[in-house]
Amino acid sequence: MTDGMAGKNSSRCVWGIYVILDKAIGGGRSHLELAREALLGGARVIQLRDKTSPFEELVEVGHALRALIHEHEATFIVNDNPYLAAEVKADGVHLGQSDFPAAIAREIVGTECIIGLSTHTKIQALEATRQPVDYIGVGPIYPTTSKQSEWNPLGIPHIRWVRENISLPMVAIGGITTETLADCAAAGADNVAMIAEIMGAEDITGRMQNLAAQFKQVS
Ligand code: TZP
Ligand code: MG
Repeated sequence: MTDGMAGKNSSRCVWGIYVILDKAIGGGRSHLELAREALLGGARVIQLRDKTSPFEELVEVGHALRALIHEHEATFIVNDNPYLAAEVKADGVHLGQSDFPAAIAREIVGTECIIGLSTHTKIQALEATRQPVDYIGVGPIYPTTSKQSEWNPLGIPHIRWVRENISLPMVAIGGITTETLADCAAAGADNVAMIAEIMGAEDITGRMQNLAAQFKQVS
């Protein structure tokens, strides 16, 4: 059953810039404010990433985010927790290598929900293709301060390798900036995720517009 589910929702996983909400870097703005600014700048996908707020609070935020993101016809992804994704009827859940196994998450979120899985090595990327996963995260591409990671930066050649060997859509992540976005897209990244480069901007709407325009030029 898991093999049959691999990539079922992949056609819905090509967005360009992949926005990850992070209140800690967001200069005092709420998840909703951060998301609204990004959507006004053209964001097509937004991930709720919050490892500290209690579940009940995330349910409340998640419902409000879902409504806002869907008003803009964009995709809403929840990080880490398939139970939260199911509760707030998110469009997808993003799993790390040490979160719920994808097959278990699939049981929780159902067949129509997008499942993304972080990968940090070639073997992990290959193994993802045998799981009920719709896209893979690929990173860190560059050094990052937004997440403590045991993995060394993979660099642009790894994006090229994934492009050539894995058919699932990829989200490149880790230390990507306005300056390096084009290199990632040119190497074959379908999507480019950023935390600090977007959340750290005073004018998130303007930053998003600029990033989206640059991505479009390359892809
Ligand atoms: N997973 C791999 S690197 C990373 C995550 C969540 C952090 C990305 O943040 P930034 O600020 O874009 O480097
Ligand atoms: Mg996780």
